[in-house]
Amino acid sequence: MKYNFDEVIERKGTNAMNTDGFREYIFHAPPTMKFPYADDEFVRMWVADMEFATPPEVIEAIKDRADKRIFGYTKVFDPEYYKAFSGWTERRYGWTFPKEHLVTSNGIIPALYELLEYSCKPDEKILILTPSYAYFKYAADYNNMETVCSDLIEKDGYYTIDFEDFEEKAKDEKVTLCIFCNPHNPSGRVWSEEELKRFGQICLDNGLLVISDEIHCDLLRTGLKHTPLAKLFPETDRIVTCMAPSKTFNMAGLMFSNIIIPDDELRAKWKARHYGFENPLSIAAAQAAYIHGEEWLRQLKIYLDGNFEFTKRYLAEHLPKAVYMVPEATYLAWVNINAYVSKDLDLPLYFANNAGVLLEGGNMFVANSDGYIRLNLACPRAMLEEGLKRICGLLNK
Ligand code: LCS
Repeated sequence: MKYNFDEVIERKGTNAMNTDGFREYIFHAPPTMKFPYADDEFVRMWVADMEFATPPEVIEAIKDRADKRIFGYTKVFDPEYYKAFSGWTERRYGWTFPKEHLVTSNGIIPALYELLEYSCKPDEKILILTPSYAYFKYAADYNNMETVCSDLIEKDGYYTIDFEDFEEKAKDEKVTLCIFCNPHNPSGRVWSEEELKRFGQICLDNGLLVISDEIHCDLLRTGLKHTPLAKLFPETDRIVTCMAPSKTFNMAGLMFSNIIIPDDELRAKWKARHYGFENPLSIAAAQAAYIHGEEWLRQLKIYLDGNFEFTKRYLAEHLPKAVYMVPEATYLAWVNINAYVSKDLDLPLYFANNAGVLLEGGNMFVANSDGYIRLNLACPRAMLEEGLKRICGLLNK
């Protein structure tokens, strides 16, 4: 291995959400909230960024750009960026898109907020699959829209879409848009082509605009393949695709993501209303990641595969009544601990106070998630082992 994923990197003093923002994000509490653990005693397995260094090739590109010394107003003008990113999607997913369909945004979440505003009316509803990344619902809330949930079906830790229920809900005339997570956070499902076709067809048959959030699409277990939803429906302009280097290369703080909008009218609205400047360091970083990041990502995935196997063995031995399956994608483990806890327990607070572990779980995932915890495994193995030890120790008390 050329890259060292065992290295423990100090994040203190970097304004990291991960180290400094957990009171606000998880507990909606002020900085004065007290715990029996000091901040640096926590094992942090919550927000979806990694404890690994961003690839050195990306850091080098940021430094090179910094050396140019002027950071004036910047946008993606150079076609090299499109070449780098579409080359990446072509090599990895056998899919590309016309250059003019690509716009960029300071994140996928801000893009969701805007896309809903530009394409929906307040009395309309959005449809999501639950459990869900909560910001899908927040985007609807922000736009005064109702969220309709279609619960996924879980069997032994494996999630599938309840197509009958989904179709029923898609038929509601007020439901005009679906935010889809492909692959899915938090379950980690990589939807099969058959599932994607059936899902996409229901949306299109019922006139829904689909936003396919594919932010986790590079982080699949080794050997598995991602299929962009839009690849299966080349004739339609009703699927917006969101992808980003942020999760893949641990650069969420650089605030740069790709939004592919085939619908001319929606894209024109975006261009007219979106504040379209970008951070020059972020453009350089993203371009370098797509050109030079392939080998780093290959090695990262091997390390993550190892962390997932380790977790599987550890839980089987120490928490046999937990339901857990190695996910097909993401670096997030979604664990059903209903056999150990009562339904109404506030899981993040319980683990923070009693085990010194910061994690997400329960109603942080909109619906259909009571008694589940989500563990971020993108950390050095020693850190992971300590986190699992604390979690299992508490549940076995
Ligand atoms: N979409 C999904 C499905 C995500 O999981 C996340 C980050 C984002 C979008 C954020 O996109 P951004 O605005 O940064 O481009 N997920 C997180 C999570 O599950 N916990 O912390 C962050």
